[in-house]
Amino acid sequence: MKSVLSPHGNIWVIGDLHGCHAEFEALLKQLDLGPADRLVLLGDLVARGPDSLDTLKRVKELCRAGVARTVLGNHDLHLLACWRGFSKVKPKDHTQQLLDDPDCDRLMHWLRAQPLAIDLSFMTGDQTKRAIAVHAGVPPIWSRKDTLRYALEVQHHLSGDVKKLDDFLQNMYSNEPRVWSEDLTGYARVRTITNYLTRMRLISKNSSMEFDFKTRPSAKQPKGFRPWYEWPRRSELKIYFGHWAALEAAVDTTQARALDGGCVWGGELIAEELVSGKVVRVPANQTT
Ligand SMILES: [Mn+2]
Repeated sequence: MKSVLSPHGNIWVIGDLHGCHAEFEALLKQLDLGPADRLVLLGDLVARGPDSLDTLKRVKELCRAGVARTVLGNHDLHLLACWRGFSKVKPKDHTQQLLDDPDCDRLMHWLRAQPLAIDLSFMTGDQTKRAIAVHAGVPPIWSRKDTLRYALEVQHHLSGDVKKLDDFLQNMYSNEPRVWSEDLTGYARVRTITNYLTRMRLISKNSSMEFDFKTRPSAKQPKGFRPWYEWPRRSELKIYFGHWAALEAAVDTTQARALDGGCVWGGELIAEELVSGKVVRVPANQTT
């Protein structure tokens, strides 16, 4: 066995699409997927880019066919909140066309059933490599098992009945509490999990989140805070993440791999094969 996602094929982990449909099609063409190959998308499928509707339709189709899986990002969650009327569409997101589409309800019900974390662990020789896909990151205080369990707590709210979904979306927008505790309950708990998995960039030594710093990490950081992936972890785990375009996908360590190449900002769409580490890049504005 190589991976639980596909024992024999390639597993391509792909950075933020942000409505870059043309580049996604160009990437799919380059990857030239065989029947055993699989895709794992790191969330923020929509918003900012030119074509969120066709991007989402394509990803849904690939997921339904068993070819792709995706985690949810902060922009995907924001779209759900707009759909349910709890937040306003930002003109710069270019998502109104998607919300006005006759297929919108079907797309949103599919979207809300997607996870916030995917286990990517695989075997190489007789060794198990622990790996996970999330949108923003995993705080060092959480193990792989913790992360999958906490992500499921959020997924239960999102994918439950519509009342449960609405209650969650109404309680989703806050930066508080900033630090995890196993004692957290109710919406404070699921909100904190959501913020770690979909919004985190800098954290302090005790994993308290900072929400204002969004630029490149070489810029001056607030005292006591560092990028989440720089704090030592207790257990071995490689985290594949997107979200932080200013990193320019340059983080590539034994514990963390950034894959948001900032395609929507004129950068590139990046895919990395899980086991071989082979990388495929499509520059922004390249079409099929
Ligand atoms: Mn994001």
